Amino acid sequence: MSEIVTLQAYLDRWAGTDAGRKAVAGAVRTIATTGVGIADLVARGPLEEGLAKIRGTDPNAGGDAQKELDVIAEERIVTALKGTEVAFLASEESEELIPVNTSGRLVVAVDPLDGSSNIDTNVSVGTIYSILPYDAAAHANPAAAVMRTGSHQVAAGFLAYGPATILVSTLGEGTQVFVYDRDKADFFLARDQVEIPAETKEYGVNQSNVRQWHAPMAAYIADCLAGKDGPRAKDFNMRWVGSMVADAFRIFTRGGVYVYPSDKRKGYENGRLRLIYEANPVAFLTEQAKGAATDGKTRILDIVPHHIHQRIPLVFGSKAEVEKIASYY
Ligand code: AHM
Ligand code: MG
Repeated sequence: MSEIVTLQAYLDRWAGTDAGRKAVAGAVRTIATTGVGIADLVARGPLEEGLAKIRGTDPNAGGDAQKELDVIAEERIVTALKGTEVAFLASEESEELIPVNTSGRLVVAVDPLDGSSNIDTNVSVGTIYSILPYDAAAHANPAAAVMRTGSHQVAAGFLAYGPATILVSTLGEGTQVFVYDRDKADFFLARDQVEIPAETKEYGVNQSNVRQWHAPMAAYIADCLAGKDGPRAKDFNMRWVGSMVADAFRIFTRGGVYVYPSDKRKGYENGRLRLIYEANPVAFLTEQAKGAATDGKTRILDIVPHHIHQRIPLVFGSKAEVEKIASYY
């Protein structure tokens, strides 16, 4: 039987005596533990009144309606991270960086609750995080630490609150899956070194937007839909949960591609997902699992951000299929 490894043991082994790594391990452990509390709340579903209620009239920093659970999740993460070496937090729910522990050596970017439109439908939602180094002496300001290409991430991951509460994590040495065991009240390593199959016959896209797409995306999906007799010479299946964490976990499990392109709608000129706290962490996890992630043609981890909340078209998953999509652009 393979060795039973808790998240803590895995992180401790990775960190060793290195102070920088210990700080990262502490942040990951804290986000994971906070996620368990969020999962408990999500599991209460309609018993926990008002989690999906829209808060106020102002959209969040990313331009979306803010739900109660979005805000609760953010508050819990900020509070929990105070005990870590995280100096500042960039969050989908807050316009400006949030000071956490300003003497810290890390900055974290989060989508506290991905899949907000699924909160009241008993469908998986999750939390996405990206961890970057922060050096008060070297960075002109805390935002400068966040406004760097995703290739600077030291760790990234997401939690998905579904039938199982899972953590998909990378520390830059492959991608691991941990599962929370409710009886033992701990996360256990379920898959070390995840590998996304390079080839796939499954794509995920919000197909209701087909009339809004630009020519390359429309052509790619049309060729998939043409099936065996079309230019791709194979039948494709389609899956779309509408919570990126759930769609991503499926891809980490059996391959596939996730596509959220730019389209002609106002506000979707750069797609829907946010670069810093959605695309970058997922791209890091994907590459560490031997997949690929682009904005259609350019590698996500090479894109220099110009705004904390900027959107980016996102394609990730099975490498050969991501490359195929790039050939349409
Ligand atoms: P959110 O962070 O506000 O929930 O937005 C991101 C979500 C992704 O989880 C999901 O893949 C996508 O938006 C769904 O978009 P759409 O509702 O347009 O299909
Ligand atoms: Mg969100």
